[in-house]
Amino acid sequence: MEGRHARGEDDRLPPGQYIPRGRPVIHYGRVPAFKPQTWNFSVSGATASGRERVFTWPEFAALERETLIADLHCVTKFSIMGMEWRGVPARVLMELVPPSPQARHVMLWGEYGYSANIRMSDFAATLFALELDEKPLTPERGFPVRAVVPHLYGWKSVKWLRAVEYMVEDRRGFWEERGYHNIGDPWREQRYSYQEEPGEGPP
Ligand SMILES: Nc1nc2c(c(=O)[nH]1)N[C@H]1C(S)=C(S)[C@@H](COP(=O)(O)O)O[C@H]1N2
Ligand SMILES: [Mo]
Repeated sequence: MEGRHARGEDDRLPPGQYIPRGRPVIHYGRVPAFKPQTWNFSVSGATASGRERVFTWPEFAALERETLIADLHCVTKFSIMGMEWRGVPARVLMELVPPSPQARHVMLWGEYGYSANIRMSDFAATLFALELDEKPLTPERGFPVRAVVPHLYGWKSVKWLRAVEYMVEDRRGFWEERGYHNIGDPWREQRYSYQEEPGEGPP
């Protein structure tokens, strides 16, 4: 059943989506434990320097944060409206670890090898969220860090994020390899890989 819609939310609902009661949590597999001593965050692949940069937990937690209000559209058709995230914008990471000019794509890596590929232009709009509603993320929302790619389907918003890999050539992530659309724009209902037009996916 659909929940109550706040003013303006209907215009923000992509085709085929509905607003559920509450704010569902959804993911594949179990919630990982956070071990601050060994946790790190790596930026690798096609960096401008050719080197990988690894942040410890204190280093990552000290980076500049911004607030982003975004709607989360799960491909299973529920949309959670107006989530207030706070975290490190991709711009800050890109200044600290610039990608090579040849890098056009990014793989977001979570714990256990969950991954999602996005274009560099999507990456530029991504937030590395550490907080939801002015509180640290809960474990099931992705504590300590998750990606929020506000304009693409929810599977691209990788929880328990551990690494960013800049890529010259595109590669498919976890769900993109399992029949989901390489780009995943909810406004175009890009749900499944069979809908991909030439040029929208890796060869
Ligand atoms: N690491 C990881 N991140 C993940 C997933 C997952 O299975 N593993 N599921 C994705 C999917 S399909 C969606 S819709 C959102 C759901 O975010 P939520 O649980 O905060 O609502 O997380 C995404 N991030
Ligand atoms: Mo999803």
